[in-house]
Amino acid sequence: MKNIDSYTHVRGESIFVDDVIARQDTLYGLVFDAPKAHGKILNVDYSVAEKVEGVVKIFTYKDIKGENQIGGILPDEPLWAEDEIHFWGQPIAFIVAESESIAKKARALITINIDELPVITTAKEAKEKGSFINAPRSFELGNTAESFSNCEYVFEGETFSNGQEHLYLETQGCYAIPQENGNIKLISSTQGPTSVQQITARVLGVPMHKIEVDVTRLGGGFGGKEDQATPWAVMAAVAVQHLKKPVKHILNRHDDLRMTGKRHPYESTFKIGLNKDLKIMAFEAEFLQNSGAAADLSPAIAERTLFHATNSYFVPNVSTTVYSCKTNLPPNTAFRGFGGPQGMFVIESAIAKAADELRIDKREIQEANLLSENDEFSYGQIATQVETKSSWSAAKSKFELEKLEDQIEKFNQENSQFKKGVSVMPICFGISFTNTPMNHARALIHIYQDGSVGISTGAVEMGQSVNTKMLQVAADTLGIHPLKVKLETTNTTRVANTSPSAASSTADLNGKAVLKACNSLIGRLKKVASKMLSVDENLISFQNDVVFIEGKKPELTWENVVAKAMLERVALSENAHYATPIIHFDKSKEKGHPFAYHVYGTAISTVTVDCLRGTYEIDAVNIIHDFGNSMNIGIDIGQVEGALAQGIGWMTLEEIAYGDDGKLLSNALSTYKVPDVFSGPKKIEVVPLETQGNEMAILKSKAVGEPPLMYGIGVYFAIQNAVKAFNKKHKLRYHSPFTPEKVLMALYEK
Ligand code: LUZ
Ligand code: MOS
Repeated sequence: MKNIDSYTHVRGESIFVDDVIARQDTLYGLVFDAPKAHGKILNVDYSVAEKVEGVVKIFTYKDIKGENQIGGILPDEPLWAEDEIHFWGQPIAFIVAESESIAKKARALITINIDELPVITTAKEAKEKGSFINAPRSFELGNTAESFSNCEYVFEGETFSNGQEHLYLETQGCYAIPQENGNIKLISSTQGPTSVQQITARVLGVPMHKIEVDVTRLGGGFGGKEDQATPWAVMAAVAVQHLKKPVKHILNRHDDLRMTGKRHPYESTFKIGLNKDLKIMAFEAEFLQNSGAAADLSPAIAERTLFHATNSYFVPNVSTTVYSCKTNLPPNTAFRGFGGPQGMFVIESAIAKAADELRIDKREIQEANLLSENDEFSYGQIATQVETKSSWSAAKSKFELEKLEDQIEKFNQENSQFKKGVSVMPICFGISFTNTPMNHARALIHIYQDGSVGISTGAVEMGQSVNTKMLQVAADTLGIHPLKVKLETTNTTRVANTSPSAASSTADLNGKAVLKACNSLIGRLKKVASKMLSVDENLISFQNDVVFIEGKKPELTWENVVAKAMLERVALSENAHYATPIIHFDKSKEKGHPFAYHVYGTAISTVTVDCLRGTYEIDAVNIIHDFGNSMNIGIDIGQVEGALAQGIGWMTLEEIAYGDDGKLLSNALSTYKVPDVFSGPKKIEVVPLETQGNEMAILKSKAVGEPPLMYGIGVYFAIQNAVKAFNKKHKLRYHSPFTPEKVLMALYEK
C-alpha cells in the first residue's frame, strides 16, 4: 500500500494552508517582533506605519478581549509582549494589511525604544543566576553514592548538544475565516488542532465551540508545530474577531527562523562507575536544559530526558536531575525525540569517556551492559519483550561487525591522510506521551449508503503517512478495498478534545480508535447479513468486498448489506474512543509504568575523515530496527531513513548560533546547513528485526516516528574514533555538532 498522498504530492496538487483559495476580501498579517533579547519597552511608535495606505489595523495586547496568555503547561507566555520583552523575535504587534508587501513596508516604519536588560543565552549562566522555568526533577534508582565507592573505575565529564531547527518545508501559518454569529474557522498548519482551538478561545474570550480548527495536512512538523503553531493562528483569529474579514497569516522563512523555538540545547555533566567486568554499576547526570524565555513544552521535554538517560543499558544505581533553565532565547520546544536524544547523548558520551580512559573499544562497555528482560528502568517500569540484545547481535552478524573493525584497523594503518571510524548505536525509546492523561484518541466513521466510507480521527497528516495507516486499518477491519475508504481532514467539530499528533503515538492511538469503531460497525452489519442469509452471524465474515459464510463462496456484496442496513434503519456511523490501558505514573514518587512499550534497534555507522581538511563522509549506516510487525514497511523504512538523516544533521552539521546579545546568527540556509544528498550516508540498509510485535501497537506495528532519530548519535562517535586514529593526543570532547571545523581543530590539537 503506497502513501495515499503520493499522487497529489507528485503532481503538486496537495493542499497546504497557503494553497487554500483565499476569499476576495482576505487581509494579510505580519508580526512586528522584538529587535532585542531582553528589556523594558519604553514606547512603540506605530503612527507612521498606521498611515501607510492599505494598512487596516495594527493589533497589540490592548486589543485582546480574553487573556493575553498562550502558555500550555505553565501560564508564562503572552501572545503579544506588554511592557517587557524576553527574547529577540518575541511578537509585540500584528500588522494587518491588504497585502503582505504593504504589511512589510509598514513594519519597517515602526520604531521602538527599549531599556535593555542583561541577556542570558546559555543554560549554565541561567543556572548560576538561579533563572529557572520550574523546579528541577530527579529520577533515582538504587544508591549511586554507595555504589561509586565500590566501583573499580569512576569517570566524570561534561557534554554539550546544540539545538536544532525544525526546518519543516511548510512554514508556520493559518488562514482564519469569519463565520456567522462570531464563530471563526481556522485552517491551521498545526500538529495540535485542539491546542489551537483552546488557546484561541482563551485569548478571544469565547467558548471553544465558537472556534473550529481544520487541518488537511502539514508540510512537515517534527514537533515544531506541536505547540508553536498556535500563536500565529491566534493572532489571525484576534484580527478576525475585530475586523470580521478573513486573515491569512503565513510566516516567511526568515520570520519563522527568528521567532520560533527549536530543539533544546543541553549542557550536562556525568559521572559513571564501572566494576572490573565493565558493568556500569552507577550513573549520575545533571542535565541543564536551555528552555528559552518561556515554558512551552520544556517541562515535559525535561522529563523525557530523564526517561531516556540510560538508553538501552541496565544500570542498577541511577541518579539523574534535570533543570529547565530560563534564558533569553525563543522558547525551545518539541523536536522529534523530545529530550530523549539529549539524554542518550550523555550516557553514550560517558561510555565513550570510560572506554577512552581504559583504552578499550566503546563497544565492549556497551555490549557488557545491554538491557535484559525484567530489568528495571530508573522510573520503575520493568522491561519486557526487550529487543536490545537481539537487535545488537543481529546487527553484529548481519553487517559483519568484527570483519568491518578489522578492515578499518587495516585501512587506518595503511592510510595517513584518511582515517576511518566505526561505531555501534543501540536505541531504546518509550512509546506513549509521558503525561498519561494525553494517551487517548477518537475516530468517527461513516459508512455512506453506497458502501463508501469516510473516516475522521484526531490524527494530523504531516508527511508521516498516518492517513495511509488509518485507511489500512479500516479497509482491513471492514474487509473492503482501500479505494472505498476516504480520510477526511482533521477537524475539531468532528473529533474533539484530541491530543496533538506527537510522541510517535498517533497511529497507535488513533488507529486503535478506528479499529474499535470498525469492529462495532461490522458487528451491526453481520446481524443484517445473518438475517438476509438466514445463517448464524458468527459464521459470517466480510472480506474482499463480499460476505463469506464460514469462508465459503460469497453470497452477498458489501454494498448489498449496507443498502439493506439502511432500509432496516441500522446506524451506519460510529464514534469510538481509545485510551491506552496499563500505563500510569506517579510524579510524587517519580515511579510508574509510563510507556505502553519500547522500540529497540541497533545501528552500525562507518565514516571516513579527510585528515587534511577535517571534512568527512559517512560511508554507511546499517540498521537492524524493531518495527514489531510492520503494517507498511515502505512507509516505515522511509521514517527510519528520514529520522536518521535528521539525527545525523543534529550531531554533525546543524549548528544553531546565537550572539551574546541573543540574536539568531544562523538565520538562513546559507549559515545553517542540513544534510543534503551529498552529505548523507553513501549507503543505508534498514533490516527489520524479526519479532512478534506488541499487542499495544496498532495491528502489532510499532511506533516508528521518533526512535530512529537517535541512530544519528552513532555517527558522532564514529567520527570521534576516526579522529582518535589520526591524533592520539586528541582530548575527547563531547560537544555536538561535530562540524568539519571542530574535526579539523581536533585533528591538529597538541
Ligand atoms: N509530546 C508530549 C511529545 O506532549 N509528550 C510527550 O511525551 C512527547 N514525546 C515525544 C514527542 N512529543
Ligand atoms: Mo513530537 S517531538 O512527537 O511533536
